[in-house]
Amino acid sequence: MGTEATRRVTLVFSLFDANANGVLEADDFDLMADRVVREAHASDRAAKDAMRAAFRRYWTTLLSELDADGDGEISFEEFAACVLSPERFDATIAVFAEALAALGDPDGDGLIERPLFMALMTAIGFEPANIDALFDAFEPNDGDRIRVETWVAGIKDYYAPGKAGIPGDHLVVGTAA
Ligand SMILES: [Ca+2]
Ligand SMILES: [Ca+2]
Ligand SMILES: [Ca+2]
Repeated sequence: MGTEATRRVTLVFSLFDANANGVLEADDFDLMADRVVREAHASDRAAKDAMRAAFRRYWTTLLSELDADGDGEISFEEFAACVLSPERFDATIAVFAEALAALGDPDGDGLIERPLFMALMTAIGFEPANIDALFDAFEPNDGDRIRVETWVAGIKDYYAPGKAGIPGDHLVVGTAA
Protein backbone atom coordinates (compact mmCIF):
# COMPACT_ATOMS: atom_id res chain seq x y z
CA MET A 1 0.00 0.00 0.00
CA GLY A 2 1.44 3.40 -0.99
CA THR A 3 1.86 6.26 1.44
CA GLU A 4 -1.06 8.23 0.01
CA ALA A 5 -3.31 5.20 0.37
CA THR A 6 -2.15 4.71 3.96
CA ARG A 7 -2.93 8.31 4.81
CA ARG A 8 -6.26 8.03 3.06
CA VAL A 9 -7.25 4.94 5.05
CA THR A 10 -6.35 6.82 8.24
CA LEU A 11 -8.36 9.86 7.18
CA VAL A 12 -11.37 7.83 6.05
CA PHE A 13 -11.38 6.03 9.39
CA SER A 14 -11.35 9.32 11.30
CA LEU A 15 -14.15 10.68 9.08
CA PHE A 16 -16.26 7.57 9.57
CA ASP A 17 -15.73 7.75 13.34
CA ALA A 18 -18.24 10.59 13.44
CA ASN A 19 -18.72 10.46 17.21
CA ALA A 20 -14.92 10.33 17.68
CA ASN A 21 -14.84 7.45 20.16
CA GLY A 22 -12.08 5.61 18.34
CA VAL A 23 -14.14 2.80 16.82
CA LEU A 24 -16.67 2.57 14.01
CA GLU A 25 -20.23 1.58 14.86
CA ALA A 26 -23.75 2.01 13.47
CA ASP A 27 -24.14 5.33 15.32
CA ASP A 28 -21.33 6.90 13.32
CA PHE A 29 -23.06 6.18 10.03
CA ASP A 30 -26.42 7.45 11.29
CA LEU A 31 -24.72 10.66 12.43
CA MET A 32 -23.03 11.17 9.07
CA ALA A 33 -26.23 10.43 7.18
CA ASP A 34 -28.08 13.01 9.30
CA ARG A 35 -25.44 15.67 8.69
CA VAL A 36 -25.29 15.07 4.94
CA VAL A 37 -29.04 14.87 4.40
CA ARG A 38 -29.49 18.10 6.38
CA GLU A 39 -27.44 19.94 3.72
CA ALA A 40 -29.46 18.51 0.84
CA HIS A 41 -32.17 21.17 1.00
CA ALA A 42 -33.24 20.88 -2.62
CA SER A 43 -33.26 17.08 -2.81
CA ASP A 44 -36.45 15.07 -2.72
CA ARG A 45 -37.36 12.44 -0.14
CA ALA A 46 -36.32 9.55 -2.37
CA ALA A 47 -32.81 10.96 -2.85
CA LYS A 48 -32.40 11.51 0.89
CA ASP A 49 -33.69 8.02 1.70
CA ALA A 50 -31.24 6.59 -0.85
CA MET A 51 -28.40 8.42 0.89
CA ARG A 52 -29.40 7.09 4.31
CA ALA A 53 -29.69 3.58 2.89
CA ALA A 54 -26.26 3.90 1.29
CA PHE A 55 -24.70 4.93 4.59
CA ARG A 56 -26.41 2.01 6.34
CA ARG A 57 -25.23 -0.42 3.66
CA TYR A 58 -21.70 0.94 4.00
CA TRP A 59 -21.80 0.16 7.70
CA THR A 60 -23.28 -3.32 7.37
CA THR A 61 -20.70 -4.16 4.69
CA LEU A 62 -17.83 -3.02 6.92
CA LEU A 63 -19.29 -5.01 9.79
CA SER A 64 -19.70 -8.22 7.83
CA GLU A 65 -16.31 -7.95 6.09
CA LEU A 66 -14.00 -6.48 8.72
CA ASP A 67 -15.20 -7.22 12.26
CA ALA A 68 -12.52 -9.85 12.86
CA ASP A 69 -13.13 -10.18 16.60
CA GLY A 70 -16.92 -10.12 16.24
CA ASP A 71 -17.55 -7.42 18.87
CA GLY A 72 -19.91 -5.43 16.64
CA GLU A 73 -17.47 -2.53 16.22
CA ILE A 74 -14.63 -1.87 13.78
CA SER A 75 -11.30 -0.88 15.28
CA PHE A 76 -8.69 0.94 13.18
CA GLU A 77 -6.67 -2.26 12.90
CA GLU A 78 -9.73 -4.10 11.60
CA PHE A 79 -10.55 -1.25 9.22
CA ALA A 80 -7.02 -1.16 7.78
CA ALA A 81 -7.56 -4.72 6.54
CA CYS A 82 -9.95 -3.31 3.92
CA VAL A 83 -6.91 -2.71 1.72
CA LEU A 84 -6.25 -6.43 1.48
CA SER A 85 -9.29 -7.13 -0.67
CA PRO A 86 -10.73 -3.83 -1.87
CA GLU A 87 -12.96 -5.55 -4.45
CA ARG A 88 -15.26 -6.71 -1.63
CA PHE A 89 -16.31 -3.08 -1.17
CA ASP A 90 -16.76 -2.06 -4.80
CA ALA A 91 -20.53 -2.55 -5.01
CA THR A 92 -21.18 -0.80 -1.69
CA ILE A 93 -18.93 2.13 -2.59
CA ALA A 94 -20.62 2.42 -5.99
CA VAL A 95 -24.06 2.71 -4.35
CA PHE A 96 -22.67 5.25 -1.87
CA ALA A 97 -21.04 7.29 -4.67
CA GLU A 98 -24.23 7.37 -6.75
CA ALA A 99 -26.35 8.42 -3.77
CA LEU A 100 -23.97 11.18 -2.70
CA ALA A 101 -23.50 12.54 -6.21
CA ALA A 102 -27.28 12.52 -6.70
CA LEU A 103 -27.64 14.79 -3.67
CA GLY A 104 -25.20 17.12 -5.39
CA ASP A 105 -27.47 17.37 -8.42
CA PRO A 106 -31.01 17.93 -7.16
CA ASP A 107 -32.14 19.50 -10.45
CA GLY A 108 -30.87 16.50 -12.41
CA ASP A 109 -29.00 18.43 -15.09
CA GLY A 110 -25.89 16.30 -14.58
CA LEU A 111 -23.87 19.18 -13.10
CA ILE A 112 -22.87 20.02 -9.54
CA GLU A 113 -22.25 23.58 -8.34
CA ARG A 114 -19.38 24.31 -5.96
CA PRO A 115 -21.44 25.60 -2.99
CA LEU A 116 -23.50 22.41 -2.70
CA PHE A 117 -20.40 20.27 -3.21
CA MET A 118 -18.75 22.21 -0.37
CA ALA A 119 -21.78 21.81 1.90
CA LEU A 120 -22.08 18.05 1.36
CA MET A 121 -18.37 17.34 1.71
CA THR A 122 -18.14 19.52 4.81
CA ALA A 123 -21.02 17.51 6.27
CA ILE A 124 -19.03 14.33 5.65
CA GLY A 125 -16.20 15.92 7.60
CA PHE A 126 -13.63 17.12 5.08
CA GLU A 127 -11.76 20.43 5.51
CA PRO A 128 -13.01 23.35 3.37
CA ALA A 129 -9.59 24.14 1.86
CA ASN A 130 -9.16 20.51 0.85
CA ILE A 131 -12.65 20.36 -0.64
CA ASP A 132 -11.95 23.45 -2.73
CA ALA A 133 -8.72 21.89 -4.01
CA LEU A 134 -10.57 18.69 -4.89
CA PHE A 135 -13.29 20.59 -6.76
CA ASP A 136 -10.59 22.40 -8.76
CA ALA A 137 -8.87 19.08 -9.50
CA PHE A 138 -12.14 17.90 -11.06
CA GLU A 139 -11.69 20.74 -13.58
CA PRO A 140 -14.98 22.63 -13.25
CA ASN A 141 -16.34 24.30 -16.38
CA ASP A 142 -16.90 28.03 -16.81
CA GLY A 143 -20.03 27.92 -14.69
CA ASP A 144 -17.83 26.53 -11.89
CA ARG A 145 -19.63 23.22 -12.08
CA ILE A 146 -18.43 19.63 -12.34
CA ARG A 147 -20.11 16.65 -13.93
CA VAL A 148 -21.91 14.11 -11.76
CA GLU A 149 -19.98 11.23 -13.39
CA THR A 150 -16.70 12.96 -12.52
CA TRP A 151 -17.64 13.04 -8.87
CA VAL A 152 -18.93 9.46 -8.86
CA ALA A 153 -15.62 8.30 -10.35
CA GLY A 154 -13.71 10.43 -7.85
CA ILE A 155 -15.59 8.96 -4.89
CA LYS A 156 -14.96 5.42 -6.10
CA ASP A 157 -11.24 6.15 -6.53
CA TYR A 158 -11.07 7.83 -3.16
CA TYR A 159 -12.55 4.97 -1.19
CA ALA A 160 -10.68 2.33 -3.19
CA PRO A 161 -7.73 1.39 -1.00
CA GLY A 162 -4.42 1.34 -2.79
CA LYS A 163 -5.01 4.01 -5.41
CA ALA A 164 -2.65 6.98 -5.57
CA GLY A 165 -2.15 10.04 -7.72
CA ILE A 166 -5.88 10.75 -7.83
CA PRO A 167 -7.83 13.99 -7.32
CA GLY A 168 -9.00 12.68 -3.93
CA ASP A 169 -5.44 12.98 -2.64
CA HIS A 170 -6.29 16.66 -2.18
CA LEU A 171 -8.49 15.58 0.69
CA VAL A 172 -5.65 14.09 2.70
CA VAL A 173 -4.93 16.50 5.52
CA GLY A 174 -2.03 18.79 4.83
CA THR A 175 -1.61 18.05 1.14
CA ALA A 176 -4.01 20.60 -0.31
CA ALA A 177 -1.86 22.82 -2.50
CA1 LIG B 1 -17.41 5.87 16.60
CA1 LIG C 1 -14.30 -5.55 16.07
CA1 LIG D 1 -27.36 20.28 -11.12
